[in-house]
Amino acid sequence: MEGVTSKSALGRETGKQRRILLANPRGFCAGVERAIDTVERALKDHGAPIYVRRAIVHNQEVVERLEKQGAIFVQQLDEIPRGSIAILSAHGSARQVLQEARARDLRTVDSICPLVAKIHSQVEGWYRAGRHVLLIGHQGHPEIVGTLGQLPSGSISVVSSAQDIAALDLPSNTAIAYVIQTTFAVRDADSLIDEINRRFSDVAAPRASSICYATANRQESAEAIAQKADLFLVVGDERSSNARRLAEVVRIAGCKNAALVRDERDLPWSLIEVAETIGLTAGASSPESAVERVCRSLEAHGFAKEEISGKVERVTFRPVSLEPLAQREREGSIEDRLVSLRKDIDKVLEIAIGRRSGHDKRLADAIRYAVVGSGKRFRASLVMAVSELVGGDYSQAIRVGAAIECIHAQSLVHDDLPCMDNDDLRRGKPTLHRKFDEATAVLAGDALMALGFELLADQATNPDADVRARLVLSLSKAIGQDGLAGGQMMDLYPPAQPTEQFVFACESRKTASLIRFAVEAGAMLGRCTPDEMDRLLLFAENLGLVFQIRDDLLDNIGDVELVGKAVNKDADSGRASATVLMGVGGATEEARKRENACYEALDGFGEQAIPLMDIARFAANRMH
Ligand code: GRG
Repeated sequence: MEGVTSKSALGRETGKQRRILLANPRGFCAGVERAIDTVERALKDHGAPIYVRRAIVHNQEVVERLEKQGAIFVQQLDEIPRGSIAILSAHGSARQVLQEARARDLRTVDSICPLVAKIHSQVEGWYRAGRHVLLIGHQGHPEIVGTLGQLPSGSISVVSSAQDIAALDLPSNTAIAYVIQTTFAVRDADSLIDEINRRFSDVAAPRASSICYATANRQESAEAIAQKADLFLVVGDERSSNARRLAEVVRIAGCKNAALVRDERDLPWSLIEVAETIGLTAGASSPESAVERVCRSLEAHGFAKEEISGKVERVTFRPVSLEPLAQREREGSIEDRLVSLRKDIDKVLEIAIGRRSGHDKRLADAIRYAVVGSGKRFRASLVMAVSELVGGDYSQAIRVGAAIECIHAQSLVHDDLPCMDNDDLRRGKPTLHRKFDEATAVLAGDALMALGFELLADQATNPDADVRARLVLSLSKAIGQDGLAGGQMMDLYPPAQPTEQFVFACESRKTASLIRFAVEAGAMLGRCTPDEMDRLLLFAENLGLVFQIRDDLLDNIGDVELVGKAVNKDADSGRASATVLMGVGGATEEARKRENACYEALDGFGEQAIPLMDIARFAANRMH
């Protein structure tokens, strides 16, 4: 309580009322309120813990209040357990962060301020229009990092001074566009824009300044008081760019003594002691409760509050939708969805196989043994997810899924035969030729293949004969010489020194072909543009390899109980697998790269592609 006596005495000595001039507007902006509300609603609706990447807004009091409610703040996404809810900060995040969140199976909600989101879309627009973007802002600030992360590196230059603009290694006729950090000082931005216009001949600018309304209003209202105040207090966090700007702005506007204070604990009593009039404002992320505590401390020492009227802010933003979180909870995990899908697929298969008696019973039983009631239904789930993405019909997609499962089961039955892999265990039970006999296994395989084509060609699968013909044609190609059969030949008869290129070509045919067909078939059931089809096929190609590389890895790291088939076979049998050639580390790395390529291929589809992303994540991390 140092200096208390003299502070109170000063008021008495001069005989004047010591005043606090409170700037208006001050404190929380609409973007900050929206971001805090996002975390609070997520906590209320989904329970703790809710993870937040970085400070949701730059204010420690806000962070601590949310922590008490169950929020956990982290610096990096890898600190968040898989499957958890992760909220991204109001400052906006680089695209890579969103991709990483998907890759980590995080249920992500982006609380980016809509005004920052607008800057993201503006820079993308300028970039597409062939312009080099100048971002007027403070290097290293999270908003700048997030904006830089919207475009390929080198497409944006950050400038914060006339020297930065002069030093740009760009010819003066370069097509330029500029945007401004939302929290930049208005006057500084104006002089930098003049500098840009002097330096470049072809400059495009956003129609309205991208400095946000709250920054501009808070700077204006503080400036208006600056000259009347002996001391200006700005309530704000050291990390808050807009709060720091406010302190700078009032100094420039004529109040030499300006201090940034978190709250009453930081009050500069030696300056307060000699002040008669104190200006007071708060940054856009500072809670009013901190301002009130500062006022109470000053009032206790003879100051009286005076609200200075200013612009009335009516900006509100629509709350961030938490619907994707609720949707994921309704749908359950991918494992749950695979279980429920299995029931529907089995119904179609049971009807298609039918009940047989007499001589025909053994074959029907063998077919049923191979295809009904087991298997992950990975390929069928792909058909379903793609079909849903393109607006296909569920009952048609189920039939296509069942058809693919027949073909897949056939390939497993034949693959397990003594003339091929000679396996005793499949899907956790004896292989078909062990349970029945080799001839029955060959014939059950043949019949399964026929059944697969029959299901596709049946009118119930799609009323359009052209679609059915394309399904049949595409499947024929996927499993023939250039597909499964050709890939299996490469696997059985590898060269003496197989290369990585050879292994991936083999795995692409042997495994990825059917996965690619599943994606293509799903897309055929609905509508998609040629570009969307290309992206889906790129996704499928990478997914097929992720799936097979994981299969190779499971041979090394898998547990026979979980995998349901023999493990540790590849190295002993001299098979040219990804793990044998690249080691567990190399194969894991390759699978990660391919997994990321899956997410990238789906980038343009938005949230509707989440089920497909789940499938890619499952393929990369599965233990069976
Ligand atoms: C179909 C014309 C035609 C020929 C078949 C035998 C053969 C030629 C090809 C073998 C293809 C094969 C078995 C590739 C391995 C694919 C793979 C990783 C299978 C494991 O698939 P999962 O894990 O199995 O989806 P589940 O049991 O879950 O369905």
